[in-house]
Amino acid sequence: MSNSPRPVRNVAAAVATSLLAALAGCMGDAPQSTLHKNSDLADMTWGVYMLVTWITLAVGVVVFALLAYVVFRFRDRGEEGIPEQVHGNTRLEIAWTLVPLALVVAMAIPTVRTIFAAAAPAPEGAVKIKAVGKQWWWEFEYPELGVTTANEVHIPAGVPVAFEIVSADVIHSLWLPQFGGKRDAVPGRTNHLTFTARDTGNFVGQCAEYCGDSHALMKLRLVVQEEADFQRWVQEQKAPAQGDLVASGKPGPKAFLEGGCIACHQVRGNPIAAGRIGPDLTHVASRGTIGSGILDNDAESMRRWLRDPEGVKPGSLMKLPHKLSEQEVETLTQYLLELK
Ligand code: HEC
Ligand SMILES: [Cu+2]
Repeated sequence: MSNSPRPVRNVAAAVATSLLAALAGCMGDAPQSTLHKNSDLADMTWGVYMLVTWITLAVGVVVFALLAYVVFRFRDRGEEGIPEQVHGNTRLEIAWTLVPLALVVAMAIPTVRTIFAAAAPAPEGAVKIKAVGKQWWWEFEYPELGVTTANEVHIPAGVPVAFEIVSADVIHSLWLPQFGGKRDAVPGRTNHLTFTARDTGNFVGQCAEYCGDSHALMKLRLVVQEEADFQRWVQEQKAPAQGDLVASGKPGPKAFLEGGCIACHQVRGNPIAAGRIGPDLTHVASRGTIGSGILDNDAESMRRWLRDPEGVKPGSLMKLPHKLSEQEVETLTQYLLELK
């Protein structure tokens, strides 16, 4: 190889790199791959994807075969003068207009049908979820179930869910790769996304529209549950936070008040903690992650987050009125982890 001329080596390197990149796409452990489809909508999208892939592959094979034929058949054989010139061929021209037209129509029909199906109004019995994109986290509200949560959206398997997607500030995009396409969250507009999930499990998502400093850290979790488990989750989320939070005089709620947390966070059951700027913390300990999917929800992450939100998440809009003392961090961590 080392003796090969330079262009050959360059081509070999390019081919090897592309092959590696292509193979990496086939890896099993790719939680954000759209190829691991898990909803009716993802199946429809897959159908369109495969149709387009096969048609374009066939077109590519035919075009390159013709090209190879022409290059070989009409190569320079050292003859004198210019070759015979040909002009115009009505049959050929009609064919190469009609065939591509037919192919484009064949791809357009299922594509348009899928686009409309994805944005269809909520079917009867669907679970309605309002998804609000905020810098840099997601709020999920279930208006008919009386539940508000953040960054971790639970849905039942086998039941249609209808997302209403809005934004509180700039343009975001809700993307659950294994369930359906990206859907923008545009200020002043409501977009819809409807699908029925198949298998239960934990899935990841990501904001897919650049929205500022911590865009890349604006992740989310989707938990698909059996219907009964989902109903149990709804009951738990609906309940107010545990304990008597106002009159208790306990150090946790007191630190939550004195730390200024109540200005931005809601803890239902504690009437003075009614802020709506940050995530609802009524059941924060029941969620798998904090900081919109970037830290596991445990004591160590909670301490890290409270010590320096902007250190964890650049630009974070959790602006604390004062830097918390280690004592406050500890008290608040214990308190927050009790909010199951
Ligand atoms: C100025 C408003 C504001 C104040 C004050 C504030 N927060 Fe926050 N908080 C936020 C915002 C906004 C987020 C979301 C940050 C993100 O993920 O980008 C957040 C996120 C959190 C989270 C992670 C929640 C989750 O589910 O991801 C916790 C826990 C939290 N705050 C606790 C507190 C505590 C405790 C205090 C008081 C010491 C406090 N916050 C004060 C705005 C605030
Ligand atoms: Cu975003």
